[in-house]
Amino acid sequence: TWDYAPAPESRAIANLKPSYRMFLDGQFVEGGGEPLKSVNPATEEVLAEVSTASAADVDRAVKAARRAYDKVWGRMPGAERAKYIYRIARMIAERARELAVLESLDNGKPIKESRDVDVPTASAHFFYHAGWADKLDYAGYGPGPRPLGVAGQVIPWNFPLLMAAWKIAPALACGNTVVLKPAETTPLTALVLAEIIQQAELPPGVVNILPGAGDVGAELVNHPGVDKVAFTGSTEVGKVIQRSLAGTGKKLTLELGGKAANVVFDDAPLDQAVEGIVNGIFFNQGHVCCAGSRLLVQESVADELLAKLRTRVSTLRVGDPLDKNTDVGAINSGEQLARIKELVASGESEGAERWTSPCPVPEKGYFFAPTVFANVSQAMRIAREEIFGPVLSVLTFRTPDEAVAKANNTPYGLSAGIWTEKGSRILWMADRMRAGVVWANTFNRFDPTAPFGGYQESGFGREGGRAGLEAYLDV
Ligand code: TXE
Repeated sequence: TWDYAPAPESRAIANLKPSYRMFLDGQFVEGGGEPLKSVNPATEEVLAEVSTASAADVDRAVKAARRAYDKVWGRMPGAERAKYIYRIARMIAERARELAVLESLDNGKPIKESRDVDVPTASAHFFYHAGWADKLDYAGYGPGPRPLGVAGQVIPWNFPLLMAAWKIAPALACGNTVVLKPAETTPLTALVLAEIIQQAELPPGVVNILPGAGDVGAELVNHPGVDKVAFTGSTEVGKVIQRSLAGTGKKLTLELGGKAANVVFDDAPLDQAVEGIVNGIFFNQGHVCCAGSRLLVQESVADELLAKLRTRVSTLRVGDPLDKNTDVGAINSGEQLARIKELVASGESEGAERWTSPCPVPEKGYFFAPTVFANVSQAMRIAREEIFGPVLSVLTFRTPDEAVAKANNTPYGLSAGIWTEKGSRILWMADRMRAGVVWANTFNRFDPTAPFGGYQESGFGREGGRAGLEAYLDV
């Protein structure tokens, strides 16, 4: 173990301020809620104090969004809206370095991921959706698809800026206005996005960003002035929201948890598969709803693959998120770390074989060494429950039918992976696996043109692509 301190210049690059205010009706204002402290999970130090919304603030924000919708945004020609959205896309790209460092400070993810994935993909989402704004009539919906009105959006802490982009960009492209609540542990980059939105001169009220905890989220989704709710987060809260919206007529999309199977056949290029398995579960510390958290490997190559995997995982560097050579950063919060430890303990007590990377791990901060469980059976909690951490559960299969049965033995259905040389087998498997996304010989590939979303308890609705527009339009 060792201790480290983040380079002092990182705070300057991130343009970190001691306090942040919420964004309501075009202005940064103090919220009526109890301020929250955003913590750097790698050092456990407070980064900034952030103002939070009261119920009255939520009401003001929804009313501001309604005014902006009725008077300006809902009536603006798509080509005009596109100009604003393109501007946001460019401004994110211009401030990429600042946003990447701030994201790594606030979330704990490695800088190479925030720099190469989160920030560029966030910008790409605005570029992509700007392109739709003036083409909705041509999207195959017939003439005159209409926006829904005010969208209430609640997002999690695993991709704070990117999730804000996934939510805001399609809503704006289709002519809706937005009230968004970022997660309580990661509000900072969403508030810089608010600054960008203000500087891009979007009319006041078109986008409002209100930090706060779950009570603010509940206040927002249940506000009678909200026409559409979009939620990404735990399956548990998704179900609460679905129940509370029943009978209200509000439109709802949910993007919830997952327990994806990453299926490796004996003809797969094993070294390539190892890279895909590592990316599948250790990317973003495993805080990924579509993480490949269950490895299903064909029995005849299981020992060989597991040996290769352990060798590769041993080389992953865990530690300072701001070090460009770090592969696995900090767990986002003490609560999440406790959740991971609890599930890992259950795996041990239920008899799975635990292997943990011998890599050094910092003493201070919320860190967890990459862990692989072998001899996992389907009944174990680590095979059924979302761990949302750098922990892989390995199961085996003999036949393709057994692989499909095991892959589908979950209440979730967000994503899956297949590794094989046989193209026909890819199609056969993809057809049978109940998952909204199936990757073949790759994993965790995201693109704004590809619709993303789940089946079953992973939720419903799609984000991205043409299908994603449907969540924000009445036809
Ligand atoms: O989620 P919550 P938590 C899973 C993952 C993780 C577990 C718990 O397994 O270990 O959920 O994480 C807001 N009405 N995922 O507790 O509580 C909350 O403030 C409205 C998977 O962080 O669902 C935050 O903004 N909103 C997931 C957001 O919901 C409410 C990503 C998510 O927090 C609310 C995150 C309420 N009643 C966790 N209660 C994924 N699909 O990627 C809370 N919130």
